Amino acid sequence: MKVAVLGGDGFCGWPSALQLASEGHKVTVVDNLSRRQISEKLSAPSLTPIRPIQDRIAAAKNIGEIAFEYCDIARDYDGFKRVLATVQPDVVVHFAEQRSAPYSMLSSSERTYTVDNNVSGTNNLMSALVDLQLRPHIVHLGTMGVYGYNDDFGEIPEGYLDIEVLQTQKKVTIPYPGNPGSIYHLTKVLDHQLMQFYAKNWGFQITDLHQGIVWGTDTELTKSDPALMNRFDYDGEYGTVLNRMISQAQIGFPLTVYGSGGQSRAFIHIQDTARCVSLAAHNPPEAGQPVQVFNQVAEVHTVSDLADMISSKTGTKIGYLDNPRKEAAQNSLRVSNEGLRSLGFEPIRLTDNLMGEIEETVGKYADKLDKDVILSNARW
Ligand code: NAD
Ligand code: USQ
Repeated sequence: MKVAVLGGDGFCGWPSALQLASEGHKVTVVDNLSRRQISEKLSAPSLTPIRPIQDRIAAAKNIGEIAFEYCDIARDYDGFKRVLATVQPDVVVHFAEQRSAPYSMLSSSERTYTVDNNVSGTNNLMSALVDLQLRPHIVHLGTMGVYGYNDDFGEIPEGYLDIEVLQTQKKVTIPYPGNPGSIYHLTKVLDHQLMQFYAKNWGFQITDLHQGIVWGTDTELTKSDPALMNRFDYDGEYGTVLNRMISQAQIGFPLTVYGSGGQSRAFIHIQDTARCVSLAAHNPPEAGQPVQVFNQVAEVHTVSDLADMISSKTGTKIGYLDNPRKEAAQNSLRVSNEGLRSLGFEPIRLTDNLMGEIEETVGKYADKLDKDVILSNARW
């Protein structure tokens, strides 16, 4: 297949692009390198010394067929359309969004940037495909946070809820109500609505992957050559909780648990992200169907469970902080991941061994860990 990977220079996109290329697909990475620029602006570069995109692409030739197109999919509609017309993709995997919740809540300019970038990028993709009369299978990276994190409706199903309407006693299936907790998460709710419309009106085949928090850094392929190394973020805005706490333990920084740590969240290892994206790419919904949703998650943990695990392993103290975010102090969360499992997904679980691998990677660059970027500047 010909696969366009939008946002393929990022943390999830790069290992997924390599995975697809290794399977024999002809991959084109499309990216505007904005993530690298934001890192510089925040003085928080990837801890791992990632190579320039040109070096990555050159090294990836040993894995498979992979090319790069520089393009801002949210702001350069004509350029993006030209790329899609040239590539003629069978599948478009869409990672190209501003993905940090705290970053999206920093101030008016980051709120506006996140909405413009994410929603326009998603709309431009489908709008250009309408103009070009192309209908590749679109695989969009969404997030578990579109559901909110509670079990008010029981186990979180995959995108849709079966309900009985009190007024009519009719049984109907509706898209699960959006309940985002940040401007970033809100953009994923808006993306989903846009995709439902394009599927209904123009017959697009779309899969939305509602992914949990990704942890880890390497996959088998990113490990195979230093030039293919994946990025690793631990700063207050872009680091995600488990990767952050593993990094903090390396330098004895008290583990930054927000509030009491009773927040339950869904997690997935980066290797599984790449595998699930490939599974999804190979399994489009029927044409004319609403958006297919898979919950791309392996397991659920509370923040305090993770902190306790790391603290008892490393002896690092836990530093409870006032929660800078507006979210439930504690919640229970049950999530179905039946869709991907039925396609063969066997989740990697968080084990001491795997945490050890990350500790080893972070340990190699421990002298580059900057205490000044650990705390988040966002409050909401
Ligand atoms: P990332 O920031 O590392 O990667 C995103 C990539 O998209 C970057 O390379 C960036 O330069 C590019 N990009 C952003 N806007 C663009 C634009 N307008 N035009 C072209 N390229 C653009 O983020 P990530 O962690 O790899 O996340 C990828 C996707 O997966 C995001 O959509 C995110 O919402 C979703 N996701 C991530 C996680 C996680 O824990 N990392 C969890 C759930 C969902
Ligand atoms: N948290 C801490 N301490 C920290 C950082 C976070 O206690 O140092 C807590 C947060 O308050 C939150 C939880 O840990 O309750 C998760 O926070 P996070 O920063 O790891 O993840 P989040 O902001 O939800 O966003 C990440 C990715 C985003 C993705 C989302 C998946 O950045 O792209 O969409 O995970 S999900 O959370 O399932 O919606």
